[in-house]
Amino acid sequence: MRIDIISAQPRLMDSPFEHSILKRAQEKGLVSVHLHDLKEYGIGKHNQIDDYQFGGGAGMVMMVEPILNLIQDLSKERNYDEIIYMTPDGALFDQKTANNLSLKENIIILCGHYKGVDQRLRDHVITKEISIGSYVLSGGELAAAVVSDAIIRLIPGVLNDESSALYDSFQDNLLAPPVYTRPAEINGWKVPEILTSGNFPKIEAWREAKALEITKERRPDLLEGDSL
Ligand code: 6GU
Repeated sequence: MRIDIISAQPRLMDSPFEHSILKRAQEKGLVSVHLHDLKEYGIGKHNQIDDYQFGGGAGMVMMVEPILNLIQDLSKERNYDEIIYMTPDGALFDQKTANNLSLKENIIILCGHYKGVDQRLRDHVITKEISIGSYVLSGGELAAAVVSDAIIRLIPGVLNDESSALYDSFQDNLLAPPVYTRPAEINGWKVPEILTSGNFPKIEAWREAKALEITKERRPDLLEGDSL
């Protein structure tokens, strides 16, 4: 899989891709992430990428031309399955969307800034608009890193224990059950006895019951939602 991320502040995303699982996924050749500096496609001697909005009002709008030229250059090299725009007024990102996107070959992620991009890009170029939650960030960069992480870890071979992504919170509309490791007792705090019993069918049943209990308590909305 290939992810091209377009941003006016691409260095904001250096670190998330340079460590741990996302770094290893790239080293293994399972994904390549390319950060593009929109200012390199800016217009005129000041490399302008934004301008005042028609009709007046505070805040700059990202111009069509730099973004369109960059996307057209990328599209000469390969076909893109999705051109995603990160914006607080997009559709709420969830595990189902992450699962779908992890199956794509090439995607572009465009990070919004200021007042966002000229609506004509959204009407004619963007294929999907994503928000990561009901709050406003300074720009789409951190959100793009979040979405990329959620996608990349689902690509087969990225996680060491390949089955483990299947047991994540949300994969079956349930939150994950609690987990414990050694020692079996510390400060008088004991691990639930069932987990050290060796009775695996009973352990599985306990985990399912706990997952359901926790989901009912914290996220009852998940139990009513569409399944993945
Ligand atoms: Cl994708 N961008 C910005 N700027 N704020 C957000 C967001 C995205 N998702 C939630 N808040």
